[in-house]
Amino acid sequence: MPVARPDSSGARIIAHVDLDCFYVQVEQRKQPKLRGLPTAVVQYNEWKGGGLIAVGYEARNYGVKRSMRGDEAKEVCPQIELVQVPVARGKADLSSYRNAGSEVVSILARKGRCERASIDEVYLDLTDAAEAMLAQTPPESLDEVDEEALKSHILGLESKDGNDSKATVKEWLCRCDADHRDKLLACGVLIVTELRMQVLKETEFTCSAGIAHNKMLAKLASGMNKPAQQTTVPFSSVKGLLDSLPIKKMKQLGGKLGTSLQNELGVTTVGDLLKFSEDKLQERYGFNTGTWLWNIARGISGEEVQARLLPKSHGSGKSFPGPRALKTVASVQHWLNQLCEELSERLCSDLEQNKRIAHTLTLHASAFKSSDSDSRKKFPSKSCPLRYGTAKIQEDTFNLFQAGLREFLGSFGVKTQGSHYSGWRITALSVSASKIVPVLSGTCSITKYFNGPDKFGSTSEQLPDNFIDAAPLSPSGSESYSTLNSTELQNELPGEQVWIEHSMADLGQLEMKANTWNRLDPSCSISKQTSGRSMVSFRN
Ligand code: DCP
Repeated sequence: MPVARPDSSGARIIAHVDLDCFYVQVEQRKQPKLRGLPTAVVQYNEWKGGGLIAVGYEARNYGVKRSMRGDEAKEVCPQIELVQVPVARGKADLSSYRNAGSEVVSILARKGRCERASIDEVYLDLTDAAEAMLAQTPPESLDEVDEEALKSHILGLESKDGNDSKATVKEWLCRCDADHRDKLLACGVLIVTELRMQVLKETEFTCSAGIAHNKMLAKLASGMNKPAQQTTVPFSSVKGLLDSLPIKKMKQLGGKLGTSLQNELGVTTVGDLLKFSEDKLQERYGFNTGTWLWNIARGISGEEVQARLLPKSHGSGKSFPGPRALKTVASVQHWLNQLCEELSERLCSDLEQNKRIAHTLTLHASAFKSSDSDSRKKFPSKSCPLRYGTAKIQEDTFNLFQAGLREFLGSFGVKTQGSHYSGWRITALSVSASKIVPVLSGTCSITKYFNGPDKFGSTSEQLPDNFIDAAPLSPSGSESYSTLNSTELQNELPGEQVWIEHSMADLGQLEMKANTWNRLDPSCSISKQTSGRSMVSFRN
């Protein structure tokens, strides 16, 4: 449900940066011979050449689209290079993409508050950097403006007679008589240009950006001119932009709310919303949504850029469509074990790099009863306290699955234990870890945390009492990129050993923690090493 937030009083400078054809760029960096060639990345599923998940711009010129399968893409572009997404444990392994996205985030975060919005998208609040530039080296004081900045698109700016667009952009950027908002925006244009050039230099990736006074407008602008370009929305151009923007293109209006606005109020563009009073919109859609709609019609959005470089949760999932649906407990357990292994690795990495622990383990699944495949009954998502160590996560996840399956079958009146009844099919499995918090410095709280999960023991008989119904499955069902995944920081280390860098002063505390861990989980130990490093290892 959209929530209206008041716009902040001063002008803000917000950028939305989006990497171009991201997975393709990552694969082209791995294999430079693919650069400049029509290229696409295909899913791990070879049916009809695999589904395309990323299409390079050269391939787009031939009419290749993401909705196609590899075979169709070859029909429209016979020379297309199809690269399969990397695979690990029998499923897509996205870690190289997460890592690549993190390289970019670490560069962008140098200039302002940074929110990683997806695997390849970042919001930046550049207000302070723009204010500082305006105070110290305002664009009007510059003799030369970077060529790349002059390629910027300024919405609503038209070339004057005889002036080429670069000259027009330069004039706009360097106006002495511009108001404060536009001057700040001009600084934003220069800062984002510099950041994009730095990203290219350090990572070889191109990205596109939108620069505006709020997140909503920055996001709309970043997709307007791709690849490797940037678009700015001056305040004076907001009305023109929204007047012609189809309602369904607006974030949060692509679904039912947008359809309702179209069908019930006859709204086709965001600008059409201006015809309705705030009271009328509130009466029809409720107080919050009504105000939010009234605001977006005017380009108003107070949503803050959250300082968030790390994920709120980690997840690993896989779908089993059509004939691949799982129908035995053994096959479910096999796949759950694979997913848990990946999750456990990511949790270790998060603990190692970011000193964070997750508290809640959740299992989501999609299922149907074989004699009732049209049923809309959902497999209930289940959660329990998370215990560290791959084997424990695997055991708890399997118990969550069994509890969910019993409940799912019970909803059809099937009373038998899931393992003795074969009339079910599983079409997707996903396991996630959430409620991630920093390890508190007080050993007491660490002890409490590591004691907590063991209180309910590890037997399957006791576990179900601790289950709680979990929040619904994220749209992607397996990998949610609303936040950064910590795999980006993972080092290549032998086995499952994880190194924790810390000062000598921390060692005593870590040893205490190790003792606690050892007591509770023999698969996990920390030992003091030389040169101020401790090693945490999780053995299965
Ligand atoms: N992705 C995916 N499945 C989808 C959509 C996207 O796996 N259905 C992956 C592949 C993309 C990456 O996410 O490279 C980023 O998605 P974008 O929608 O940002 O698209 P691209 O970056 O590929 O292209 P563009 O330049 O249009 O942003």
